[in-house]
Amino acid sequence: MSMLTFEKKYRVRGGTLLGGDLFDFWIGPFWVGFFGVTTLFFAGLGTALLVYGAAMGPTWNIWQINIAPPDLSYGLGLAPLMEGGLWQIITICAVAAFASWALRQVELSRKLGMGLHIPFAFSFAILAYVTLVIVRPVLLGAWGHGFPYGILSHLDWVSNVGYQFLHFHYNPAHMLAVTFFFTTALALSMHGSLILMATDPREGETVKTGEHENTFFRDDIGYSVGALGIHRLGVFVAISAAFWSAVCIVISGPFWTRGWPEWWNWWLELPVWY
Ligand code: 07D
Ligand code: U10
Repeated sequence: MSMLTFEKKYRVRGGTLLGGDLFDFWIGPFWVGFFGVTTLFFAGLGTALLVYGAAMGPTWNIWQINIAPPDLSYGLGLAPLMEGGLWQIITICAVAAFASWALRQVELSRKLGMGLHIPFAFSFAILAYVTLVIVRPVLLGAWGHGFPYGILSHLDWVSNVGYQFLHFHYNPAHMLAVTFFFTTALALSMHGSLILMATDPREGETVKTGEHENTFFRDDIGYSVGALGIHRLGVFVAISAAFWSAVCIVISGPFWTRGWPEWWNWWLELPVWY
């Protein structure tokens, strides 16, 4: 079935979580939906506020524009607009836009009668962001612990927070997160190349099948995880990357206040050495 015929067949009402038929229609290729409207609203407002903050600030240099969270002295209270209040409203807009997007994915999955894998996976990205700007600041008692919205400024924040713990590479959860990010890249590059080498042959060659794909990895590394398996593995390593990122930052401060290298003393203190 061609794409346009398929869409016509499945462009039917229903599957929505909220509002029934309200906004249950399409504009061009896009399904609108209640949460499509809320996404547009919050993303639009958040972006406008970022631009407003930039307009108030000292620079239009894209690298240097910075919308900072409130000073630590404001604790978990509201701050004046130009002293972190903007950051607070923008954060609310961002969380609302990301959550709306996830719910839009849920509605579309239901409409098409498919699993909830995509919204489930996307939720881990949202979790990582929410951990950075809400969970950890709340646990530490001040919004000022959130990261600033700016290209160079957020890099400075990462560096500063990293060195507060002497050497962030020693954070065990950071190790796991980094390893999962790298494994995700490895798995996707292997999968992408395998599919291309099988299905996009040179002129005159035939398209190959799953047997070729399996055999390549059997012969190369002694094991093939299979066509379904590689996708399960991909989702697992990608979700794990975001999950352990959230863990690595939420434990830094709220649950571990010394340098991360020191955490490894448990190894030196194992009774087996004495
Ligand atoms: C947070 C993204 C969520 C996204 C959402 C959607 C839009 C819309 C629109 C495109 C989780 C957004 C959508 C905006 C866009 C359109 C149209 C995903 C998120 C909801 N580190 N480190 C990480 C490495 C060091 C430090 C994570 C490597 C140093 C601190 C990752 C190295 C020190 C923090 C990572 C390295 C240090 C981190 C980031 C190497 C500094 C964090 C990825 C090679 C001196 C942060 C939750 C992430 C974290 C984090 C990797 C080095 C400090 C694992 C590879 C030694 C303080 N580091 N790091 O979180 O965990 O993805 O955040 O050296 O806070 Mg690190
Ligand atoms: C994908 C896919 C898809 C599938 C798939 C896959 C992508 C369409 C159809 C594939 C995916 C997977 C299989 C699963 C996912 C994998 C990962 C996420 C990556 C992580 C992978 C690992 C952790 C495994 C890594 C394993 C490796 C690298 C294998 C190590 C192998 C060896 C060390 C042996 C190498 C063999 C050689 C060199 C040839 C012959 C060797 C021997 C028989 C052994 C001994 C050799 C000798 C005695 C000779 C002397 C030595 C020499 C000459 C040099 C040796 C030097 C050394 C330093 C060792 O999209 O869907 O499904 O499946």
